[in-house]
Amino acid sequence: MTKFEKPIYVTMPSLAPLAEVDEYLKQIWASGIMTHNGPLVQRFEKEFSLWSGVEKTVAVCNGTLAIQLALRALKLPRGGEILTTPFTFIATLSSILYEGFVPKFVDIDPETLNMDPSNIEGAITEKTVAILPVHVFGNPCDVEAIDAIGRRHGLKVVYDAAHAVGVNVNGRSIFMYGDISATSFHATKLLNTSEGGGIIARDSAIDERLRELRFFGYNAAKDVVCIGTNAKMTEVNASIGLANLKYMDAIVADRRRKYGLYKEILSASPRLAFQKTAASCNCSYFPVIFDSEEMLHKVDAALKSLNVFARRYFWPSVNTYRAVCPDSPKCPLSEDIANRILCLPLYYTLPMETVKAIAENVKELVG
Ligand code: T4K
Repeated sequence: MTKFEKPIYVTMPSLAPLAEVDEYLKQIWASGIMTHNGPLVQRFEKEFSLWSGVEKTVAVCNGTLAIQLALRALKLPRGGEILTTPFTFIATLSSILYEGFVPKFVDIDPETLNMDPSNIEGAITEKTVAILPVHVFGNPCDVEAIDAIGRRHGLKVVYDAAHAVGVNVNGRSIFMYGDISATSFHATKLLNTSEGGGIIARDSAIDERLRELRFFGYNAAKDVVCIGTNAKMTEVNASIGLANLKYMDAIVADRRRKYGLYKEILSASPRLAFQKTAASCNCSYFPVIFDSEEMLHKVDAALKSLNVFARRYFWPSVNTYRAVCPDSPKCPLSEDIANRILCLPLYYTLPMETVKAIAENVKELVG
């Protein structure tokens, strides 16, 4: 078993060389413009859109507000039900609740780990106003099926695409599905601006409303046209994003190689299962599913003693958070997977030989 000298965490931010960020920072220092939709935010929006293959992106201060603003921009009736997945980060659920909607959980496909489209229609009631699925770990949902259900029932579809930067489906950006996609540029994400988020709307009127919502409700003429908030991205965050964006193709390719190596070493272990991913998954995380929670605890504890800090994303299943959804029924598939899943370290600066050694440790531990 390999013990590592320094701790290895589940992730580390991908960071462009400091000198490249500095070039952008110098522009801020020269102009004094630090925020309020400055030139670097506008440039980041353009370059991110170009790289992603979408027309426009609204840059915001984090992925959570990206979801909240998306829900607001659609002018959905408050108190309405939003169908969502229980297998996600708490931000998906809290955004729904914070905006005054009632979450209703649709259990997952235990193989793809995404909301199971075949469970959606049975959950729709006269109170349903939207569907909010998550592309879990960058693995695209069955967007064709979900969008078709949305159209059939007159429901808005908002994708929580926090993990889905760089994913294409049927030759186009994943962000082109649904009414709106909300992504995250948090430090732990494939593309990071330190903190940050992006919103991509299919309809240009919604894009306009999102820009008003993030800036206190002001329109371009500086008239207050709605109840907005402050969700602006700063010029410093945009600088980091612009510098990092240049490395995105290399980062995604690197993730795929490391994901492939983990899979190659671990796939023969009968006590492990893996997320069933589409070819277009961005491989941003490497989750392993153990055959029991006991085995997960055993491996997690042993890895910690070897200085490897894996993470239980997403545990527990969010429907079990009693403080925020006290009356939610059980979601057996999500709860079961959440109890048995562990994400192994995966990031750009993690050497291939370390990936190999961690995988071999895990293989030996599961037996
Ligand atoms: N929807 C979904 C499906 C999401 O997963 C998320 C966020 C959102 C919406 C909301 O997006 P944001 O509002 O966050 O933009 C992370 C992130 O805070 C969060 O962005 C992410 N998902 C969630 C799954 O995980 P933790 O609990 O992993 O953070 P932490 O501090 O334990 O970091 C993990 C490891 O990363 C550390 O061991 C070391 C490393 N790290 C972390 C940070 C923050 C660094 O090296 N540098 C850093 O600055 O939360």
